[in-house]
Amino acid sequence: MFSTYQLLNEETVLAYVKEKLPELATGSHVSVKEIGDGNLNYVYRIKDEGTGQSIILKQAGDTARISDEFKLSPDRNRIETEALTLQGSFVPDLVPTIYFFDEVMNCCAMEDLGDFQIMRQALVEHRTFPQFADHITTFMAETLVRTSDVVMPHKDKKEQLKRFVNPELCEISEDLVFTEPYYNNFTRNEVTPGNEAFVAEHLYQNTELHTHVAKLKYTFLTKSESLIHGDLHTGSIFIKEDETKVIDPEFAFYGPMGYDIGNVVANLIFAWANGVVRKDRSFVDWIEKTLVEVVDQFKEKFVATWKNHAVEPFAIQNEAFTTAYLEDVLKDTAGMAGLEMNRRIVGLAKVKDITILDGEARLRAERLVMTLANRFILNSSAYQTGDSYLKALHEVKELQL
Ligand code: SR1
Ligand code: MG
Repeated sequence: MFSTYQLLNEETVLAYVKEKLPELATGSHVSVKEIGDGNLNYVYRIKDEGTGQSIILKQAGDTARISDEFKLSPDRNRIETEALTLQGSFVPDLVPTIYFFDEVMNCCAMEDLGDFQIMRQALVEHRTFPQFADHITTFMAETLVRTSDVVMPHKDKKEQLKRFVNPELCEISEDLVFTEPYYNNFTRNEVTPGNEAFVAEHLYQNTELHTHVAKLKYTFLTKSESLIHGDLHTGSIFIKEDETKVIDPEFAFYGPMGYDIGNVVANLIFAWANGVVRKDRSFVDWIEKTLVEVVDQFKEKFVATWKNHAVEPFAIQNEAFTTAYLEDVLKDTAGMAGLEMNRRIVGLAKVKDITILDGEARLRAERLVMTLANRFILNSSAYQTGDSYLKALHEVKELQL
């Protein structure tokens, strides 16, 4: 019945599971609920109400869920499955377990993380997670360094790179992150009324900024450094008190490490801006501490992972090369963080941390984010430590914007 591709729905999913995963649908009362809230795919929770056991089934359509305007290869589900499997071989505790993949139906079944919460929502509620920095820096150091030429035999890395060529999802980022926030060339941007002049001056007419953005875009296009997650925002992270799981690597491809790290930095800063304008001092303090830890712990773990696994002779023997390489990664990180920050303010894919705010609070949060973003983009080599980010946050918080 499911030998050719069709988009599933709540009615047909049960028949699909009975055919493909009969061991999961033996009970007399199996429920199906579509629970996806992302921009691209359909996500079903299939639960045996008798035993309480459940799985998640994720299917890719040939357009984006949020808009038919985005025509996308459903092959992204294979990329997601293979990326999660590979990441799971490095950090099994930090990703969901994959149970099954169907290349015809472009869907995969995975562990249900029902007792976790999407991190963005948790941050909007000003919840804090003391172990987050430790978990996410382990994820990034392990997955980024171990898929790079530092650790992989170069021919093996080239073979792996071929499996993760992801042109359509990359194009979404090339347009939404690297181009439209500065040119509005598809007229898809949505600028909050009240911030039009600020956006025109700081983003649309800022030719000095455009030069730096163009360089970062070409870094994204050409720097096939590591298998990156490609969309590592707080909506791609499931979290609870003492556990973190990174999900949704459908944008994965061989790109610059700094894109992933920059996304984590940027998304912490959205939560920070929310905390600042809502005047929640203890939440802001926690975000600032976490941001510092993310940068500094990443640096430590990057060096440790490099030392433990390097096979490239220069990486083993020349310590100055390790230092120079890490400096470049951190420079990319700051620039990419700035790009993610600007695009989530003016582009079509916004973030709840900001959209949930009203009136003057939202305008100010947006200006805080864009001001910091431009500093990171224009002066990216200055952000080599957690403290350098903290200093920028403290300075910008005091500005009359
Ligand atoms: C059309 S997709 C819009 C955004 O959602 C994804 O999560 C990516 O961040 C993408 O840019
Ligand atoms: Mg996603």
